[in-house]
Amino acid sequence: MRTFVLATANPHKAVELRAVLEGLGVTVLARPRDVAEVDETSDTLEGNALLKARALVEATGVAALADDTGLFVDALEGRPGVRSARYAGEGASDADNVELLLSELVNVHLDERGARFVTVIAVAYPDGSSTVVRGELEGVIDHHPRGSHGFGYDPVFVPRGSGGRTLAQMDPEEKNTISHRSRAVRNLVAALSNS
Ligand code: ITT
Repeated sequence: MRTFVLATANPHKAVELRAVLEGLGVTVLARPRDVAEVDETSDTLEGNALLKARALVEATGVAALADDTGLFVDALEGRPGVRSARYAGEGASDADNVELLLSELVNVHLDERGARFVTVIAVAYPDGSSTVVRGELEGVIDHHPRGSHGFGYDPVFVPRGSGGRTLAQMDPEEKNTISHRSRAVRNLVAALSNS
């Protein structure tokens, strides 16, 4: 049995990661409240996931799992990408970020609104080694937010093959079967069982 401490300070991400990891037999510890957040100074998802995981393994001595996620929109040359959390500025809310994204795409036809969520998961171990995996979900950005589940950009992201529903119109179990984050977790489990 593996035990990982979660680096995320985002409660929505923690709930999703816990559901998928525990379903795969991994024991999950919550991030201790007294550990400071790290600045995400890298310009790649991989770099930021490793920064977060390494800071936490140093603070706790327990193998630490961090994910970094970005939404990459074709018509915006990949923005918001690695800056997805701070797209509308430091401390921006999910609603602020979604509003800015929709305003940037206001004249873009649905055929040209392709996008993908990318999650990179890094696990850092006390011996200094690490494992890094990724998971992706293809879709399009809708013109208006729809649905009340999920978080972040879920209300405007329509996954390919979802029958036109946004991620926020899916219940958590359905999102967890297809999401970028759950795909990355499955890739992690595969990588760990090969190691
Ligand atoms: P931690 O760094 O503490 O883990 P964070 O909220 O900064 O939390 P990310 O940098 O990974 O997390 O997230 C980047 C942005 O993408 C942020 O605005 C999230 O709301 C959004 N996001 C992440 N996962 C998402 C998902 O599954 N669905 C919709 N939006 C998501």
